Amino acid sequence: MRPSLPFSRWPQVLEDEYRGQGFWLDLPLSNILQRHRDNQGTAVICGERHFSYAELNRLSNNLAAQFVCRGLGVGDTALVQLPNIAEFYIVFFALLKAGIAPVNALFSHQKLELRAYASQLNPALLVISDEHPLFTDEVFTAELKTLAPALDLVCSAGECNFALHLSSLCSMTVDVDVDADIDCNSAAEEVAFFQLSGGSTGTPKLIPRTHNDYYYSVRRSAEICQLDGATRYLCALPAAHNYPLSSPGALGVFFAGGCVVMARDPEPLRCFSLIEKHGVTMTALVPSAVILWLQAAPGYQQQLSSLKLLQVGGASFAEALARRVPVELGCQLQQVFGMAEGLVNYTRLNDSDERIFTTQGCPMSSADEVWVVDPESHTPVACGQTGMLMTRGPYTFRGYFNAAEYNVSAFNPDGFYISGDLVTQDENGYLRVVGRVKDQINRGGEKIAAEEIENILLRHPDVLQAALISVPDALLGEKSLACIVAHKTAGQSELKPVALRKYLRAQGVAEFKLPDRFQFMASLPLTAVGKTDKKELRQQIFTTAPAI
Ligand code: J2J
Repeated sequence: MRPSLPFSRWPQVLEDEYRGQGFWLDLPLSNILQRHRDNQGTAVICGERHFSYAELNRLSNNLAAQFVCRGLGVGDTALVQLPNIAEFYIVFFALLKAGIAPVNALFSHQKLELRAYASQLNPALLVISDEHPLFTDEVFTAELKTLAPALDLVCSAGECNFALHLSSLCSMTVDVDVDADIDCNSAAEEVAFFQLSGGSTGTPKLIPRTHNDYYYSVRRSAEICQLDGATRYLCALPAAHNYPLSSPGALGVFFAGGCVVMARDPEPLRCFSLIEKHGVTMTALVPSAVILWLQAAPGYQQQLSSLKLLQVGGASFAEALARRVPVELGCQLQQVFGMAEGLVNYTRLNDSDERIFTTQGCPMSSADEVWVVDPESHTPVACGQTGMLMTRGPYTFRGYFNAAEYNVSAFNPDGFYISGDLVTQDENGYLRVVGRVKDQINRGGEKIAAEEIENILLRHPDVLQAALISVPDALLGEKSLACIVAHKTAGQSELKPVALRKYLRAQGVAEFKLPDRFQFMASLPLTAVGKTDKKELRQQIFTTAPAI
């Protein structure tokens, strides 16, 4: 048997405390589904397909058995990239049951991200969709195999001539009793899967999440949102993202025995008709999608009548918009401030309107330790003052995967994760997000690590210096602006935005990470230690002509 995956554990005293207080139950995440194995009620609706809990459990058992009989299990990892389809959950539970730890890439991810995950994890299994342009032929899969020598098995949702088909694997039963659950889970205190970090560094980082910590966050989220068997949740954000997966997301809904309705994306009119057709009671959106829903809603209120709760999170949500939600969409608003690294804050359903409209909620667990500190000295600031958020707790991770050096700066010596968010906290513990110190752009909830794009731009032969900064945007909250200093020798024709975007695409950069605007400059301002002075740069940008 292979050893379990390495990761940064909680100190024993804290593990004991989290168990003692009933936060960690030592159950595998697959228990979320298995506890409903006899439930004939609908768990997932995906287009015209309806899956009962019993069916979802059986299909994931079959698939898990296929993995197990091919020799995969604890210690193995998988790279999964699926759109918002029911197979996402079938695969997720099958991998958990087989003891294989997946990373679920976003469907918008391209070569750059997939290469990074493959080389960090060396997955034995790749699960893809024929709908993704990278997998219409075998070329990129072959490249991934060179990066991940363990990669042996490729499965695909949909037609694909170089992979095994998920649909046939799910319907095959191996020598096991069809009613028996496959139970090869990794231990509850071990890594269940890897979550994706929004990141602020050159390479995308992976967040190990254990069964114990993630299951607790799902249970507690389901409780706060008062989910039950009657909950019908529209999953319109990318299913793999931490927010629609666990806050309380699809896993919270499964835990409570409700139903998840899949939408391909948050496009308002398609979502409105799904809400009407399936009597959806709650959903989760990012602020930019709420703006589109508010614009589209007049005349459709009737279609939205079943919707009781709209969660908004992932990026800053203006108070003026928050106030419009109950009036124009006819449902209650819940603000959610979370992170794939752990900590999630919610406004509570019985909070006053004032709190719901003006704060991003308070930590979900009594065991969440939240400090608001001076970004330089890490000493706590006074209540109500702006500071940087640091946190530790029963579902906040203790280190990025295989990143010992970086972890030194991402945590304080007591194991508090340094989030890089600037917040204020009031006397009741409620937080407001007011900014960030991490070098990241939050483009409508999609996170872009500035350094990752800058490094690729710097590899362009005509680029001497590059800096990516955010600029305000009415719809997305922020867009990205690349400030470029060209080499003196550079031909003018090369350094056009269109050429640089083409270059970035060719390097495998996902569409949402391509700079929205470019500004060509004679030089970039530098700090005393020779780094780009982004504060000064913003000053210069916002007092000069608009970029192209
Ligand atoms: C301002 N900024 C916010 C908010 C997240 C639930 C909800 C969201 C995420 C998520 C998540 C914000 N207002 N309401 O994982 O479980 C910014 C902060 C934060 C970063 C985390 C969940 N809610 N943010 O967005 O890992 O900067 O998770 O640190 O993608 O998004 O991003 P991510």
